[in-house]
Amino acid sequence: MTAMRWDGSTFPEFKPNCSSLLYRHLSEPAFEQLKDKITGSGFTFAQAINSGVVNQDSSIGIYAGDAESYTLFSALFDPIIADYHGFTKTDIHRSNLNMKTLSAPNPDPDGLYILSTRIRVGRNVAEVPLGPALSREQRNTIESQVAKSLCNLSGELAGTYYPLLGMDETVRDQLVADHFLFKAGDRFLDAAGLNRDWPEGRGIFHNREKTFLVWVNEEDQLRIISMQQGGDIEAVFTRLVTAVKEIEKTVTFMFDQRLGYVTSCPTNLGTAMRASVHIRLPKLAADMPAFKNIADSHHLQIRGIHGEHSESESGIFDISNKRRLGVTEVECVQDMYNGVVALINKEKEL
Ligand code: ADP
Ligand code: DAR
Repeated sequence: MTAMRWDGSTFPEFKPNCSSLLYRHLSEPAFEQLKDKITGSGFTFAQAINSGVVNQDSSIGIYAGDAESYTLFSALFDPIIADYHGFTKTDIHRSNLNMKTLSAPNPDPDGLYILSTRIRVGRNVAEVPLGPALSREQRNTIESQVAKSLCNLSGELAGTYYPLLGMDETVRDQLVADHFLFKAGDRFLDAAGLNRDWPEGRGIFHNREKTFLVWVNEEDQLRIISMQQGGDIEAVFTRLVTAVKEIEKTVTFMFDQRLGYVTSCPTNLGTAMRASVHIRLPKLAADMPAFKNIADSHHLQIRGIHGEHSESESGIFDISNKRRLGVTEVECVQDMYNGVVALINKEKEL
């Protein structure tokens, strides 16, 4: 789909087939109320919605440039947050990282369905803007401070930071192909200002086994990832919780009492957690209405094997929790686990 041009001064034109939450919730009065507002870091309303205007196939279409965006542009963010998370203005974020309250024994001990498990959280550094409004200097300072903190980790979390700048293309391509590294050139992030100065200030940290990884300065300033082959969801969650608590000793994260961990995309607010499995479900793949019915009833998102905007391959899907705000971290993982058990049972039935 070709990107549209828009100068931000007039109510945006939306194509008839546009179904983004931006399209659904941006009224003319809200646009008139917000169009000239600018946050303290200089982030404008036009910048916030540009991605959803120029990419009419967006599912959401709006990004925050700083914590203030969520209050200054709340006339639009609040209905979008309510629509996506079912989270109202009076709700507040709840956290629960206590492993003991998760009941998720491996749902596929024989390895017939689940290829791999990955649980990640997004985090941003307190006291600086979010990615869409960061300056080049701020982004580079975040990279060096975060890389320094990560390189001080020990034990299973010990590893190496690899800047994208100067990384051999074949090494980068392989990391992306193996699902370890983010893709480059995402047009949604591009239109949100998240790819400025690329690849400077971006990189990936990982341990030798690539079971603990951190993306630096992609969509969020940190994506803290725990992943491994198979369906031992409890082991993946335990490693992630340990890592987050260790990093938090040296990096102060941007946090809001109501919205939880603050992220550039509103779909990641709250826990900022996606818990996913790559799972082979060939029979359900042939019965997508049944597949979608189970996914919807368990608040699951069905994606392709290369994450967002990708296709499934040979009956393998990326299945993850949809809700991230108004639920705790344990509930995110429990959502995914309960849904995966239901999907495996249905696959066996078919
Ligand atoms: P996020 O999922 O963190 O929001 P993206 O969708 O941009 O970020 O990319 C996720 C990356 O992680 C993709 O490369 C995807 O293939 C990979 N991935 C997601 N879930 C799993 C999983 N369970 N096992 C292996 N790789 C995974
Ligand atoms: N691609 C953008 C954002 C959707 C949510 N995914 C994120 N944040 N990676 C869209 O509006 O479709």
